[in-house]
Amino acid sequence: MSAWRAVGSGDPVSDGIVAVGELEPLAAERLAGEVWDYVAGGAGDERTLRAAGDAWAAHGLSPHAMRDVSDLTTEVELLGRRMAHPILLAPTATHVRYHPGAELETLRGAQTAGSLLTLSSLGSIVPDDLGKAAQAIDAAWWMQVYLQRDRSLSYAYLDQAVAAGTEALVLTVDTPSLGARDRDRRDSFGASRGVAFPTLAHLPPVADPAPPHRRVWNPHLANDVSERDVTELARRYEIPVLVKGVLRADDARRAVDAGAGGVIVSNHGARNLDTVAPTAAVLADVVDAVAGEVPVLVDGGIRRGTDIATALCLGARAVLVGRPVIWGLATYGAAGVQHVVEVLRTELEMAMALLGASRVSDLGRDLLLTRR
Ligand code: FNR
Ligand code: LAC
Repeated sequence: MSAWRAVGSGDPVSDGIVAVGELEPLAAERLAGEVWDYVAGGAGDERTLRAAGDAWAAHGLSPHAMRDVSDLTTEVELLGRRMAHPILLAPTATHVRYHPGAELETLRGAQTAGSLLTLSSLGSIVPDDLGKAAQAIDAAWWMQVYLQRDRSLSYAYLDQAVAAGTEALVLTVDTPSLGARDRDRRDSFGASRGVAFPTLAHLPPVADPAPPHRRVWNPHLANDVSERDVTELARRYEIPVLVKGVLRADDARRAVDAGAGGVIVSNHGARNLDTVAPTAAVLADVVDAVAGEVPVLVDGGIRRGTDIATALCLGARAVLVGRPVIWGLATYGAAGVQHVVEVLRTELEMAMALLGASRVSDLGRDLLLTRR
């Protein structure tokens, strides 16, 4: 831990980091090549990855002038919790690769910025340890779920997460297989390089008779997840189950009808199915299908306050941020994570003021050129 040093002065504010994108090249420089490839990469030819950011801008903002915005707040209510702003941390695997303090470091940054960490079930620490740390600093967190083919193995760590205080479960349903990640395959990145997943440490090894270049299934991911799992998790744990990885109206309905407490529109950071639509293009369809029954959240290419404003205009209740959080963690630790959220929050406040919106509830489709 003591060997780790932040970049620059150690303080992203005094180092003049004004936009989250400025952290990307700094993180690229300091992470090992194969780790950077894993973080930055997408599936296939990375066409969806490249499209993500522009898809938010494609909606085009149409602001109201002459609106009194002197009393502006980004406050939102999310599953019974009041939050100062709607910016959450998306689950991302193995934070120890980015900082020796791992998810405990990320948690501190998230808490200071009034955000919420989603712990990946492929995280570097077990839910019990995260829960203890969260309790000590009064931080809220959610537990992401990759189910195992033998569900009883998953319930073992979910029991622990729920006992440790997670306020919700985030069931990822878009990953029966990982995508064709050329970078990782070239780097032979993965379990073969000794990546450990403490949450899943008790799992028996799954034999895969296929030679490595012909492997499709990942031993840590079930390939039979369905809405029955949504119902079962909601019944078993009695906390909201958000279904992450929905891109279609009909799937959103299936999730809600099965008992989902929320829907997360996500294409997994363009890491799974290349050429799939950017989330900015499908969010409105999902929002309409869910019809306000549960909150709809979204992630993918959120890099600016205007991206968040656009997502909220389309009907999202909150957004999740993936890669930028890792950039912040890898460069400045907790201070970097905090800075990423604070920069985005500040930009959201500016965007709302400039759109003539004093409240998140004032953000609607009439403020978008595409959806009037
Ligand atoms: C992810 N993502 C992810 N999702 C999930 O449900 N469980 C996980 O363990 C991971 N792991 C993971 C690792 C890394 C390095 C990345 C970049 C992403 C997907 C993540 O939750 C989110 O959907 C996207 O990252 C959002 O897109 P942006 O913000 O990275 O563009
Ligand atoms: C990823 C998996 C772990 O996207 O969710 O790398």
